[in-house]
Amino acid sequence: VTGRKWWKDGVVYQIYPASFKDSNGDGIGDLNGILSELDYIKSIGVDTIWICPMYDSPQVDMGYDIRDYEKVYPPYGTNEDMERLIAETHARGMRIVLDLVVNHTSDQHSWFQESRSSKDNPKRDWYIWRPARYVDGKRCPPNNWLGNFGGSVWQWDEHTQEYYLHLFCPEQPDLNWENPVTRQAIYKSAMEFWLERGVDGFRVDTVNMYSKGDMADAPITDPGSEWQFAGFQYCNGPRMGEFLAEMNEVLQRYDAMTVGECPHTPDMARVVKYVSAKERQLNMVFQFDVVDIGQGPYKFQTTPKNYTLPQFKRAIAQTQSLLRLSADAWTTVFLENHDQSRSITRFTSDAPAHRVAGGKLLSLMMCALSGTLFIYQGQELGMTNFPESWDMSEYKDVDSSNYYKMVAERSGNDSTKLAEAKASLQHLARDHARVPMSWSTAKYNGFSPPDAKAEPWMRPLEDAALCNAEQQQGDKASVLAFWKRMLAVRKEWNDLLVHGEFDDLDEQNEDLFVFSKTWKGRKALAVCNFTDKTQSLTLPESVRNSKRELLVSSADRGDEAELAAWEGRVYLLS
Ligand code: TEU
Ligand code: CA
Repeated sequence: VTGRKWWKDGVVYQIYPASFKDSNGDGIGDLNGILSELDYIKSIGVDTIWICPMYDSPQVDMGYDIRDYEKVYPPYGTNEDMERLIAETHARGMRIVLDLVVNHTSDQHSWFQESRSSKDNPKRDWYIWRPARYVDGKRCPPNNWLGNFGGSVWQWDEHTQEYYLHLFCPEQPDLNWENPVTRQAIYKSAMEFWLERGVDGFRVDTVNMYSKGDMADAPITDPGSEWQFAGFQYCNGPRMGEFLAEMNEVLQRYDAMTVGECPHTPDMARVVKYVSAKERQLNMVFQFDVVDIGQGPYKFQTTPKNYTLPQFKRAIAQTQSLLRLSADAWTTVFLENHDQSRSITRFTSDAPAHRVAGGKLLSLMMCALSGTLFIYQGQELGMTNFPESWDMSEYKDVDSSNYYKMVAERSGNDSTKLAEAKASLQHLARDHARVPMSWSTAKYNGFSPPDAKAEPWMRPLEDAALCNAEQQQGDKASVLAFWKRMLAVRKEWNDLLVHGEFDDLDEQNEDLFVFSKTWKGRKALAVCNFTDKTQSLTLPESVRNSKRELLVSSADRGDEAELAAWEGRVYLLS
């Protein structure tokens, strides 16, 4: 088919620079580490790499607090290293996408330093400053909004006697998108600087938070707290379409692709607007319906697997429905990223007997879904969460430590509540995606050179013998080998699997996910056993009598009447 955009058929591999590969032994991953593994990445069968923030930053939120958009964080390398990485990626026929973090900067960015210096500084209005409100003579923030990492979204500034807004850490002040001068500075520094150096597009961080609406108090949903969930107010504000259309003019000059991160957006009509081509806003978005499943009001939830398979299937069906809701819309497929714990642990089973089967099942399911496919480093190996036995000091993420602190404060250090909090972090914390990649069974799992001067910044997993890139490259039965095979199947049946229309054929089934994909009269059928038991292959009536040809079984079986535990299959129907 002509005229299809490259990013629709592409498979994207996400890299977390701090944890991918450390080339110089300081315990921190770096750009030259990525460079040294480009051939490995290419061998998986992906077309594009997305690199999480590699910009200069004080690292309060792992680089999502940017001090200088135009400079690489020195421990990761230099701008020259980055230019070499772009060139070498292109030389291998792959594309490279960066993270665009322009809802906020670091408080160390020169723009904010100027903004906070005085009320009449020309950049005062580049951030969001408000006077205090007084309740019974007591100084209070302008509203009751709860921040994404806990606490108020407002930080008092002694020097100028006003509050500034920060939807994330206090060290991440929100930029004021209402100011057109600020917007132009953002486009120039954060976007054009790197587009000029050849990057092919952006993953756009918290893209739906630029327009904040009227900032009214949020309804009280947590009576025990001063601060209330306000995601539905600060996301998808009234000027979003206008801002994105303006930003899109810059992107179009470079034919750059975008995938926008859209938390707190259950309204499909809103999502359609973001990704419908004629609106010229974004190419595609990450919806949160699947990865938010089973989470509590503070995201972390004590009971693992706190959802049913029908709920999981409905969430997937919702993201797949975009292609139906609008002919010019596009969708994404992902289960992991640097903000999510590992998908095998969350959605299948990380028990040693089931880990490999679970990883293959999820690979098969994802490769049979429509939209642009995103894989996160280590997912192709079937890496899992780190174990319960690790103590709290191994959690490095501000999101995790703030949550644990909040539970400690609210419960008066109650040991049962703290144990529950730790159990929920073991299940859901972002830290699980951020441990060093397991390359081999060498020291530090091959992440750092054996003579490294420093320990890796996060503790490496201890079961590298069971799960590492070197060993899986030589093992036909590995999760990695299966990913390669599935990506090849996806390419071969591209129309059907990447563009086909999705139908859940058995929505209420608690054990099996059975869906079909249809493209111009052709049909594929996927059957996924989401239990650790054998299940009989009972197909819904609509496809029971079709002639079926087995394309692939994740358990390497034939068309048998029973599915093995965590087995998935794809058939062609006629
Ligand atoms: O995440 C934004 C976001 O809304 C969540 O996924 C966030 O991780 C969650 O609320 C925390 O519980 C993006 C980045 O992906 C994330 O790493 C950054 O921390 C965040 O923006 C701030 O830039
Ligand atoms: Ca390093």
